[in-house]
Amino acid sequence: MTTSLDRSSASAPEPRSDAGSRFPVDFLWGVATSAYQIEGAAFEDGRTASIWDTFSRVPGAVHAGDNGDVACDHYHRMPEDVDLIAGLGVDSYRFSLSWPRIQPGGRGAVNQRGIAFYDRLVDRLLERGVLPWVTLYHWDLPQELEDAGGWPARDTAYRFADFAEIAMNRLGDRVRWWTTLNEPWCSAVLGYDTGRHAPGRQDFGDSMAAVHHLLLGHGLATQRLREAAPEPIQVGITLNTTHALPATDSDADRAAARRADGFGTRIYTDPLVLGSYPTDVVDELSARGVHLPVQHGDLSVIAQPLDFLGVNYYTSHYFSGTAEDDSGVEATADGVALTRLVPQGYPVTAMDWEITPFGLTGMLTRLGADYPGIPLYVTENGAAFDDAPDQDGEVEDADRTAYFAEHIEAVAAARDAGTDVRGYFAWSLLDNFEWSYGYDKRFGIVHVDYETQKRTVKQSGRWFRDNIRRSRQG
Ligand code: IFM
Repeated sequence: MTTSLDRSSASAPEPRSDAGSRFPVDFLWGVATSAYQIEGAAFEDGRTASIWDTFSRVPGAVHAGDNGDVACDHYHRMPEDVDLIAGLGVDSYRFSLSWPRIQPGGRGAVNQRGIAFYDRLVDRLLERGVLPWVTLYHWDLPQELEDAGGWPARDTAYRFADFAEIAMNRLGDRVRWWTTLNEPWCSAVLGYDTGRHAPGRQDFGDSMAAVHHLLLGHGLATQRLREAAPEPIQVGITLNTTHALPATDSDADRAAARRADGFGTRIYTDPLVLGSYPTDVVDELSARGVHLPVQHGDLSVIAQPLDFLGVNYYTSHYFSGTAEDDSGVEATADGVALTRLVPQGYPVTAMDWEITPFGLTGMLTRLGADYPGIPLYVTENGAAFDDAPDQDGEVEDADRTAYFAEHIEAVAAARDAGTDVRGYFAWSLLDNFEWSYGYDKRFGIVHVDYETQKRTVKQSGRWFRDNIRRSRQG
């Protein structure tokens, strides 16, 4: 394993920011990954198929036919990867548990060999002084649960609560930070409406049922985590809230942005925090003949007190409410009728996502204002760029470094405005399996050579480490 940490910043000038020094010493700095994106060992030690194992084998579903069979081989390289994490000087490592590794098929007995991996991971992190931050669900639903109906089926929420209890029983003596779901919008909309993610279904009504059952699963799991916890814990959820802005000041565009905000943000945050679905969203759904499958008592289960809200932020979106014209702007396929995304001409990342750091300030301050009293953590932020080691073996990803500097500055600005943001996790520790983009898009602050599995800390990783040091100096 190469860690270019020690060869340090001497070679190339690195973008500087004093952003780090604008954070208190107890601000939590971390790096994040998820199980399917890095672990590999897809069928080892009793793990069974997840929906991503199945979906990635559907011709055309994933770029170049890639899958997570090997990924970053983290399952076998975990000890060295934890050393890498510790070398970055972070406080915390946010990772997810593979449900089909721990509970094959999604129900019934625990797979001891599978859960033992997370035991070892947690122990190793603690030995190296890194706080484990567990996400229970980062999209790898056991295939057998999908075969039984997936998230549109109510039973999946109860199975998820059982899984949460298993995880708590085994890891709760050492893990204090628990996130139930990562980005339920992606699971529901990309998984069951647009079909761009596993399981690849395309039914708007099903996707809205999935929204409700994911939220119900969150509420049930939160209850079970708290009941089973042997020590005080912090439980929350991570959302990729949509930072929706109107393309112009016209009434139509403002309405489109409001609608996108309803379906991208408030349909999650309102039930989670306020205990009700937003009426404008419910009205629009019923006008389209869709009804959220809410049963008596569900909303109070969903609205469990949150110890924190995780916010994943990558870009902002500008919406237009006018019908498609000949401007070449594509209609969105996000289940929100009559809404178009309008690019603004900002520089873009390799994902074609516009770089809009001000939107992170906007999103955080808005969430802080609309849902006061809940500490916020940026649980993911980062960028894909086409980078590769140079002739000296270094990855000088100045564009990613600048992205981090600007976005960390944007978090500082939200804090200056009085928003209670307590932590920031870079996405991602490693280049990894970027879902339907396969290995084509690299988000890591550590480069992975997939042929050799060699890790090389990029310039952005060194900058991130230095930024944390600056923040510790107060
Ligand atoms: O890689 C993903 C991650 O799994 C969830 N949030 C967005 C990242 C970048 O697309």
